[in-house]
Amino acid sequence: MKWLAVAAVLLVAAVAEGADLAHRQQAVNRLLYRIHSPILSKFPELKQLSNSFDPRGNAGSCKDGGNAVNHLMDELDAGRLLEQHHWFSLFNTRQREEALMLVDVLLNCENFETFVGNAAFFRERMNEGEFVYAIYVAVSHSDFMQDVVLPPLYEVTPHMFTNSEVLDRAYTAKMTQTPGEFHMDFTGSKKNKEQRVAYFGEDIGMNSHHVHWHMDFPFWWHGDEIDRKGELFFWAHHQLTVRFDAERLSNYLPPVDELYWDRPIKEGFAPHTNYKYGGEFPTRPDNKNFEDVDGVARIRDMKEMESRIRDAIAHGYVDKSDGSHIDIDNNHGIDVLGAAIESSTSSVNPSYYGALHNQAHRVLGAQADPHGKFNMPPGVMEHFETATRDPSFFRLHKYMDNIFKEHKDKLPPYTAADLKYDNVEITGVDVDELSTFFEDFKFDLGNSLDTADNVKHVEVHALVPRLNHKPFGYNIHYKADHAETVTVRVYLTPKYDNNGVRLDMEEGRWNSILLDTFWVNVQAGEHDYHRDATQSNVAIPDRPAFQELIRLADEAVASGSELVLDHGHSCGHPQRLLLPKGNEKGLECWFTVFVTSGDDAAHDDLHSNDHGGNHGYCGIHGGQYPDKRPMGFPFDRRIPNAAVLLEQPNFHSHTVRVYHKEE
Ligand SMILES: [Cu+2]
Repeated sequence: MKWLAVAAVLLVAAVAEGADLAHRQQAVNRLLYRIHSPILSKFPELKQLSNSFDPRGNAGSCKDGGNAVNHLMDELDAGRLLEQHHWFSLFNTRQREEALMLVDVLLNCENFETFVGNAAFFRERMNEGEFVYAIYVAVSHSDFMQDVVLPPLYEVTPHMFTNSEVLDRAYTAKMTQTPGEFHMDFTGSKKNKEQRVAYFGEDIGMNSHHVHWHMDFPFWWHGDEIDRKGELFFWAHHQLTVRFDAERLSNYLPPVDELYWDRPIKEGFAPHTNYKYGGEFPTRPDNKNFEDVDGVARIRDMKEMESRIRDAIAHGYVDKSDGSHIDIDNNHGIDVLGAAIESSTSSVNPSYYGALHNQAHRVLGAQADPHGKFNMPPGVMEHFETATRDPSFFRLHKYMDNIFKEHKDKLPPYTAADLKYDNVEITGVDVDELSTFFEDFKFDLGNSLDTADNVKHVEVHALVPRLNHKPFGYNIHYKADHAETVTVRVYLTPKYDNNGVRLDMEEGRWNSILLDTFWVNVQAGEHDYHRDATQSNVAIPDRPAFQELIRLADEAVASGSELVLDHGHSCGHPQRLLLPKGNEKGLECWFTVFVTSGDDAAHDDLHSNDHGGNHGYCGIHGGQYPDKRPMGFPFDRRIPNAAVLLEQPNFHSHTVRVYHKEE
């Protein structure tokens, strides 16, 4: 009797302990490990849990009383769920519904034990793609999983991030039990000019930023309202297109032209990528004319959505479904338009404004087989992981960006009073040498291979070239009247176009790259403030490798020590790509520092708390976007008279050059 009581106490302790970070991290690692194979018997507890956990029986531990879990179980019991070993696309309505059923189950779990029980159970019974998506979204949004670090997606589902040539060699390595590292080339050949910037569209860090952005701000989101989600949709994608154009500039390419529904899609794309299950990603030849896509949209529907949105911009208001109007000729308008164009569940009238962005992704993705004659799986445009590989991604986003600009450029320019901040004069800014280079990066392909308990493990890695920059920082010299918290925004703006024509501020402002936004306490008198590129609030460092996360969590669990991980956020532009690639002569850019009052801060701790250091493009989880001013301020409005900005002592801009050095 006494023994039993002791055992019970121990069990309770273990369960309570189960909530510590080491255990939660370990569980997430193991759930995602070798995702295309059943849970390996080297994880006996998890395997056991996947067999013994009773989702319906644990409905009492669900916040919704078990509605979500009973719904998913009904679908499972009726055999309606998508099979395993099948491709998954979030844009496929039924597949998304299934993935979201699991998200719903996981986000309704009252505690970690129920979360992991359900996860283990459904891992073995649901489609792997749906499962991975659900785990990533649920961990990103679940209160008790916030400190868990999600393994890099390129190591969980390598097929979505690397070429079929590399994976073929990995399969051979496994079959012959010969470890290997395989060099990944970017898609295409030198005959294709777009090849020069493929390093950007195919950068695995940028791809994972893009996926995570869409996981943090899902278009289907039904939970608590996310602050300025529509505006962030505009801003994050605007910055991607602007950055891509800057990369093109240093590679002697013109900026991306927008997409036109009634003209051929100029660039084709051969992805050289395979689904793990489902065959090859379809290839699209050059100069393909748009065709209606069966079951998705007709091209004239797309034009209709565009014209309704352009009408709203011209009118200065959008029509709600009840017939009333919302004025958009104000700071909030971009948020309304962003939601309508994507469209997200925040759209004020989806049946009228449609879903221009989401439908366009599907229409573009299906152009190789628009009528399903060849039973091709979805194209690269139909996955956030792979979309930016296709040059048409940037054409599409330039097209939408131009619609957003049409709205922004209709608003009145900022006045001197809007821009003024008397307290601080910037007397100079010293910027370290800016220089980029390519390096090789190694990542693990182990998860791409099938495995079983009796098959020996073989180390297989991909080696991928990627852009990086030399560490740099800058010194801001300032004179302040009195001590105060101030808002600082730092931009980099290319100075010339690809023909060498110098752009004035009005012509160039929309090409501005946000390098950082931060808050500091200035002191009265003359001082310097040093800022390092690594502190940037738009960029995040490399994610810890999957193997490293496994090692850290396993060691912490085994030794009973506390697991400390400080890589909270997966959304964020890669730190390596903070600067666009330079060139031999040095890509000339304006380096702009703009200081305004600390009143622009939406939180009062921003000078001491960077809230994860990724808020520039990704906001603050569960909170307000930190900068109250419109995203892109002060370059988001027309500047008919540059002097209005240049005369402000709190505005400073000077020329810098970004060099590129090959080893
Ligand atoms: Cu996107």
